[in-house]
Amino acid sequence: KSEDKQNRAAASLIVVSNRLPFVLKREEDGTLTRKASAGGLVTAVAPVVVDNHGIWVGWTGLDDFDEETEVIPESSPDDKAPTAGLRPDQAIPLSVNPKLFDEYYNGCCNETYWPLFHSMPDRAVFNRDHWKAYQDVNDIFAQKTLEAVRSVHEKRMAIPDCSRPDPPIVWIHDYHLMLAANAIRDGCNDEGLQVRMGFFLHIPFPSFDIIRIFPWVDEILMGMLGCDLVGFHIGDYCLNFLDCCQRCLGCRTDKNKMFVEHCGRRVMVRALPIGIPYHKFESLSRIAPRVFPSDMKIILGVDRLDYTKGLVARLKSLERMFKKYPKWIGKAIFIQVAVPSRVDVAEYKELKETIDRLVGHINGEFSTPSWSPIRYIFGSVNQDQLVAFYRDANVGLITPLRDGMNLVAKEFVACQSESDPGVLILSPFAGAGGLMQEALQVNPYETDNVADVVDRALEMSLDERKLRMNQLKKREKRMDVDAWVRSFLSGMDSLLVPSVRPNHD
Ligand code: GDG
Repeated sequence: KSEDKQNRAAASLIVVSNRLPFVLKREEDGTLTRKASAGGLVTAVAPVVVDNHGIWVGWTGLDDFDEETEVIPESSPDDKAPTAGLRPDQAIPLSVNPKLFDEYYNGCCNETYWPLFHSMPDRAVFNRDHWKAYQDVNDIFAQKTLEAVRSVHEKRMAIPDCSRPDPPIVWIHDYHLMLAANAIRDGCNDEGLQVRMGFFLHIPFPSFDIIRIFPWVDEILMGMLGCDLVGFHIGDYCLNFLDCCQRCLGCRTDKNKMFVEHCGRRVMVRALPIGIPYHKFESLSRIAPRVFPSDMKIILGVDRLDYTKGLVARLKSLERMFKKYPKWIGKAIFIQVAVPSRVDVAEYKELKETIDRLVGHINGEFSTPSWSPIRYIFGSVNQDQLVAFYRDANVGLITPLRDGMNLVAKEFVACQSESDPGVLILSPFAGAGGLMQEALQVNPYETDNVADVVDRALEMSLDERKLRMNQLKKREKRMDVDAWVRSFLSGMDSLLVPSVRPNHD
């Protein structure tokens, strides 16, 4: 037992992501307090880091953060925040010069990778300075992560008779950090520190024809191959990655066993579809107060305001729907929550203006003295309201042009009642599209068809709604975010089995 306890204390998961799992607030007396960030990743992964005596490495969100400043954690011991219990030494904050950070984050991440990886290359900007900033910031992350690996090894050595044979796990997240792995690996090799490394990409991985447009594509692929396990949401992204490794780098790949061989190492590639904290959404939906009048049919959209989410096409489809099916005038409304996002990037400002105009145009066209077709919220709603929106909507209209997974579709499903559920309409271009097969599928580019499918959803019989939704609910309950974390970690554990261990001949 005591050996178990010691081993657990030496356990080690190091998570590396662009942002730490909390936001910092500067109080009037100059001290910094923290509040857990919203979102599935933090909800699922932070408790594992806490339980595991692990470490989280990330940027603080503050331009003027001084690494020596003390951060005061959540004060109440019974705080329900996922980061409550995360000791200050379990969060390694890093600071980056604001100009460098801007070129890395707004420049390379948001203006290059985001459009390119969503297969919209015309929107992508290729800039040498931004690429240089990306390399530099990834190196800063790598050095901080090395500090974390060192501290884990030191802790293990300080435990008498610590018999944990498994090297610590470094879990790197997302397109912000595709280059960090090799510098971490090299640093560990130099210092004789064992480590297992995994990478998870939260956005799509595009096809060879798209990714080859990026002038420094080989570096990106080699960066990801610095890990032992590379995870994507769905099989298609894995196959694209294998194909690109083979065609850009000439690596041997195996599409059955799903691995890439690179520099004498074998890198596992896995589809690990992310889930949501299903029980949390379901239980909140049971108690949230009603938000809409029950005699009105509600069609709901919830997205960050981003061009990949298909908001303009969606609005045009709704305009078509009200024109083609005037029976819904005065009887149905479309509610769109559009959360401000990347407001420093010019393209996002223009998109907001286009949407503002379109909403005004459609409302002007169809409104009556007591009803308007579109209710548009540019801002976020709190979690209780969001859950009530999901639960009370008759139709969830989720039509991204391209999306890694799309958690909104899953949250909508978790909040539906079993006795009188709504209908999910989903684009096949979201990762969730291929997995949530009982949803009504629509191609967001087919305006007329989207209009027809919305009408069909609003008219769907109770029996069909129940049949579809109850299957969807079952799957999301089983494949929730905890299951996702477990499958990633068990993938990392399978590296300990000699037959799949990366060989170094
Ligand atoms: C990336 C990938 C992938 C939205 N509005 C409000 C609010 N939200 C929350 C939702 C949901 C999250 O934001 C959005 O998640 P998505 O998955 O839809 O989209 P991205 O932000 O683009 O996420 C995506 C994901 O990573 C995970 O791997 O699925 O494909 O692009 O959780 O609930 N939350 C609150 N108020 C709002 O108004 N409280």
